Amino acid sequence: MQKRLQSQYQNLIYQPSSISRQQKTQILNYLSTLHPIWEMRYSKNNPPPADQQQRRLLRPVYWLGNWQFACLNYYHPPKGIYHRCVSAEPYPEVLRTLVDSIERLIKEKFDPKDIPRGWKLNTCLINFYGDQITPEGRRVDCARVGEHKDFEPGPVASVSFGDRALFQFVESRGTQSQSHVVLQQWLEDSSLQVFGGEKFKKKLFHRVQRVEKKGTPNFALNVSDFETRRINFTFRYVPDEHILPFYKLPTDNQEDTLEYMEKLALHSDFFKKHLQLLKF
Ligand SMILES: O=C(O)CCC(=O)C(=O)O
Repeated sequence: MQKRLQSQYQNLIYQPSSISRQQKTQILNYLSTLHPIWEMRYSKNNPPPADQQQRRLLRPVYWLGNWQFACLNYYHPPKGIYHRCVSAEPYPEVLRTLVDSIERLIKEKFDPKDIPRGWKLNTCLINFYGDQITPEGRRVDCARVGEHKDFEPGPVASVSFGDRALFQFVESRGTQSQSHVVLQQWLEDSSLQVFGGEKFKKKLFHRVQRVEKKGTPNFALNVSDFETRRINFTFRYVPDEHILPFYKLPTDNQEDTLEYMEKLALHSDFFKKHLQLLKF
């Protein structure tokens, strides 16, 4: 039997019912104003390596603070720090307040040596988990994330809504099925998880193995051909100097991400304005 994550682990926090009903309502209302997009993993100027194929991500996403387009390869220090993080919309007030309190909690509970200088949770990835609905009306459950590390420096905080997800820290052994599960935790509706430090952030990989189909979350979201049963926010840190407005990206990177910027601009004044800056 796997051990359950406990708060006695250093640099690991799990708090069920961490988000109040009022905060949850405000956050879900805000979410209903967003138009998440589906991204492709690769692009014209960043084609798949020989052993990979072009593919769509398993789920729609939305980023706040800065957008790490998949085809720009995500933020990955020490080498992959430039031209990967594109300025994006700021947090709405309800998330700003929540993030301020999470930052305080982390500074209180975490070992200071695991909090980099200047660290703040200025980046948020919103993941939508659920069933894809095919043109023939078939449901395809794609509510999972393969093992990976988050390379942004310092602690990462994760807030979940909807059906619970089986989150695992694993030691990678080549293929996903061979990996050894070190710790696992069901991430429940309105929970907060934070992890950082040598073991949980740097050494171990993490993954979402599956999302239960228990509740009827009935989220009002602008995601077509998809039924969302879980939403997860992961808050991370990217140094400000590595975040660029779209118009300052190299032209190859602009070319690869223009169609996403145009899609986002359809529903966002922020992205509209940032596209217009290109013309000046
Ligand atoms: O959905 C989750 O709980 C984790 C998401 C995750 O691993 C990620 O966004 O990097």
